[in-house]
Amino acid sequence: MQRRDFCRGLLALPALAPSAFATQSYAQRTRGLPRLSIREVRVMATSAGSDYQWVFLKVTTSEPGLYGLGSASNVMQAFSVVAALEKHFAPFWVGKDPDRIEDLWQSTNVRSYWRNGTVLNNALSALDMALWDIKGKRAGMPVYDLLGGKAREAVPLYAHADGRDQREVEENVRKYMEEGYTHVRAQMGGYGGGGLIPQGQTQRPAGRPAGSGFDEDLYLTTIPKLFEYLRAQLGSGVKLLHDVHEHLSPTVAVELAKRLEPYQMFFVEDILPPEQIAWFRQIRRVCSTPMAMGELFTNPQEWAPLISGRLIDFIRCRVSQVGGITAAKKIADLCETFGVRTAWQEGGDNDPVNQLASYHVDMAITSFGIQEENHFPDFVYELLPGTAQLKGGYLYGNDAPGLGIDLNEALAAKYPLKYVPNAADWTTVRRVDGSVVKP
Ligand code: GCO
Ligand code: MG
Repeated sequence: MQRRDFCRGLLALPALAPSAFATQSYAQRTRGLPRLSIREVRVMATSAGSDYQWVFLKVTTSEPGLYGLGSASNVMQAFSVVAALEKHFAPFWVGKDPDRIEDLWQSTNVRSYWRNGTVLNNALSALDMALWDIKGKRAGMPVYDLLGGKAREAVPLYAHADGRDQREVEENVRKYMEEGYTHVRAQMGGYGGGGLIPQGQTQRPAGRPAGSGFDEDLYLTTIPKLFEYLRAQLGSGVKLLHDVHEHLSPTVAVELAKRLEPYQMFFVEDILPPEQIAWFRQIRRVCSTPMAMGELFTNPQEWAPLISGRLIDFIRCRVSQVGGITAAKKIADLCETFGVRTAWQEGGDNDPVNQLASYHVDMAITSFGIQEENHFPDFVYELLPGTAQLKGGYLYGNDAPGLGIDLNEALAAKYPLKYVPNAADWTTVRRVDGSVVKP
């Protein structure tokens, strides 16, 4: 065909009929309702009939029946989060346009002036999740669709196996493998376990508080032996992980990473505390053990240099500690550029709303690596209908619009938040001489 004929052919095409989707006005799309505004912001805190310290935020809008749910749970400072939400943030948010997620996120963040703190980030995260929930409900789409659509069918999880000795750890890893888990984190006696010397087995200075003493050199010997044993028993198929939970001083952390290299770790978690992240460069120099970091991160200046410097392999922040879905998606996109993967944190104290917020991000991103497993008793499925399901090592949300979860408020009211006096005691680990270890 001559070029001229081709052009003539084009001109003969009928003009494209404008589709209703492209031409409907805002008023038509919203059935004549005026622009939305936030009507009420309510905090609902509950123990969920257990020792949970869950704080939820319900954001209701000017459209009857349209609301969103967010998680602000912080097991260590639950009552501070409640006060911050009720006294400082709710009055600022009421009357605002819930469609403007980014603007509300930024204006809330700077409104605190001092930022990147845990309580502020919990509040920001709860608002952010609730606004994405609202947007999804209005669009009739699950949040992952608003983020770009499904990039996988479900979310692979890693499980957490513990045991008093090598044999028991092995048994518990096997149990998870039988359930279908391909990734299992192995600990021996809790965080720091393997390095804890029981009371009475060492000479202690007078006045040292009671309890076991952490010895990092002991840990440095015990943990590589545990993984040598597990590899010998389980073969190379299962993907093994370990959480150091920051207990080590930097030079010992570097040495541990090196000693674990032969055991083909999927990753080692939080080998350094946030204050010592510059030492990741040292770890990179001596070995290829993959590093996962970020459970305690709250500030972009903590994760950005590690990701852009390719100094870690997995970022594992808690979504409700960094600013919710908006923040997590930005972190995930940064990771994609630098070849780092995600592994959002989901400790046992976490709640189903935060779990689903993580799930929706996971479903839509390319930089996804793995997500930590967290499971709930049956009662929680009654309390929070729509809570994600775990099956064969995968997390399944539902395709309902928004986050796909609701809170049974009447039931939650029966189980208000309670003060658990010793809830944070486990974080204070001491060396034999009585000094405090980073938890
Ligand atoms: C993990 C974590 C948790 C945290 C806990 C803090 O699962 O990786 O380290 O167990 O310690 O969530 O509240
Ligand atoms: Mg951890």
